Amino acid sequence: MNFDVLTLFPEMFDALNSSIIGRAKEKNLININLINIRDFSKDKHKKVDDTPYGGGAGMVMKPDCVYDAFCSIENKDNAKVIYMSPQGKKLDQKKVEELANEEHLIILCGHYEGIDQRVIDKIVDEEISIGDYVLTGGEIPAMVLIDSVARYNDGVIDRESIKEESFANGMLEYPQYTRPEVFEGVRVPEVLLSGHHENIEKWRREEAFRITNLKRPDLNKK
Ligand code: 4GX
Repeated sequence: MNFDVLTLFPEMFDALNSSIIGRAKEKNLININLINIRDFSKDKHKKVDDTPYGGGAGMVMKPDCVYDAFCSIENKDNAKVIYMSPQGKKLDQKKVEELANEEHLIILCGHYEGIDQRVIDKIVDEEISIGDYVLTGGEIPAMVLIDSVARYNDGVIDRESIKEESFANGMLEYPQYTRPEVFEGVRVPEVLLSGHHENIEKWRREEAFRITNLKRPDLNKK
């Protein structure tokens, strides 16, 4: 799967070179191409933003730089273009699954007070928010989106079926334990040491249900 990211801060995406996503990139299971919008400034000072028409605080990203950066992307006829914004549809696991069926995502990250509306209207297919809070830019939301979507690509995570996990089945996960058997005087639940796989499955199902009811009763209602 291919991700193109349009951003003023490509170095922020170094965070995706570690751990599972880093390994997925090395194995070419996913490809993340970072496009620095500043490279498309025509200004001698590499200016990419300007004051808002109508006045007010802050700066707005110029439409021409964003558009030229977008146009530099090759083979984008079948790509879906996403703008990370608090005004977008809230990201959830269902939306993640839907996006994972795409072969090519282009993600636009705004900074400052956002991007000139004309280029958003021209190139964006879908606006997505990662939650109702305000960040300084769309880069961290883009990384949240890439991380959650990349996991669905074959070979990225080593798990029998990603569809069986938390949220995919509408439930939280059961608690996990590892060695030692006794930690600070607290024993691992006895059933997990029994080797009785049916009992273990049953215990885990019940715990998942209990914990979902306790912590996120809204999920079990769904
Ligand atoms: N989920 N941000 C976008 C620029 C901006 C400002 C105003 C539109 C209007 C966010 C989020 C988020 C911060 C990204 C502001 N865009 N993105 N940026 N929450 O807070 O996705």
